[in-house]
Amino acid sequence: MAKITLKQYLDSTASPDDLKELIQLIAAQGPAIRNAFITNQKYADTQNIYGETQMKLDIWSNEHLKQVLKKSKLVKELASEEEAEVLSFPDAKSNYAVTMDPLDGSSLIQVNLAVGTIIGIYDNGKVMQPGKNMRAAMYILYGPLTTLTVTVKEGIYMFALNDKNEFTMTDQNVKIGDKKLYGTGALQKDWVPKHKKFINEIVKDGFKLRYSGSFVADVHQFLKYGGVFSYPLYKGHMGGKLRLLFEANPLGFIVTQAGGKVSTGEKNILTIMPEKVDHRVPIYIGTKKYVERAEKIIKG
Ligand code: AHM
Ligand code: MG
Repeated sequence: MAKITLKQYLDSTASPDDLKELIQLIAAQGPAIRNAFITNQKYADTQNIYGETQMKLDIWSNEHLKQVLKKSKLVKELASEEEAEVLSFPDAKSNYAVTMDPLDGSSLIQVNLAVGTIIGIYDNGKVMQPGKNMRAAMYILYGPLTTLTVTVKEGIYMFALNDKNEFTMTDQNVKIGDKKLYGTGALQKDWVPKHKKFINEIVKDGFKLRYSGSFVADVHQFLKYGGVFSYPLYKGHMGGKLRLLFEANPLGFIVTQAGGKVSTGEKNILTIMPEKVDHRVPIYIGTKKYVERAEKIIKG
């Protein structure tokens, strides 16, 4: 039987046509970004596709997605991890607002590990709002396969790019697993005592370490297998490292849709009103019972 394409899946949901269009447009940039991995590398024997001096891939992906979204007329506001200010496109015909991390985990590009594009979509034209108001969220993961995970608030669906550059469904209605895996960021010498206590506890309980340095890749693993990813607040960075708008909210929304949880250790991240574009948060994300275990220690 023919595989279900992203378009066929979206057509089976209650999503408005312009939302389906927006998701497919962003998905269609997956192959373009994937190709840029070759053309933008130092060893490439050509100039990049714009014929310009080769740009860092995260900057290139930002420029590329920015132009595509602006031209689409589907997006009123765009916030990007690579931009200091929120961008407005007043002549847009639809009222979507998009947050993007064009290439999360970009420090891993040079060592050929998985990185990804993270997207949050709101349908009321504003990016500065709590993550729970999201209308849809998605990420594209560039690993041995290029995969797409999406929610339109009707569960979590995963797709993989085939040899015809189409995304076809690999996983439907994904529910987060409960394997005892963990990954945690920041230097151990800088951890606050409560975070140290949490990690010591789960290690004693038999949790296995899995940490790559790419948030989107690590969360993808825990979403499928189960586990808990954390990037705590730490000495010198008492607000944490990861960004609310671009990293924590979209992946938090997806993990929550899959039955998992996302927390600062004290409260649900999706309820936080962003104070600035670059708002950062400590994060515990993954299997619900493991995130609650962290909360018990952090709050206690
Ligand atoms: P970046 O946007 O500067 O790449 O930072 C985000 C990344 C996440 O993808 C990852 O989880 C984390 O930073 C890794 O940080 P560290 O290098 O401190 O382990
Ligand atoms: Mg990032």
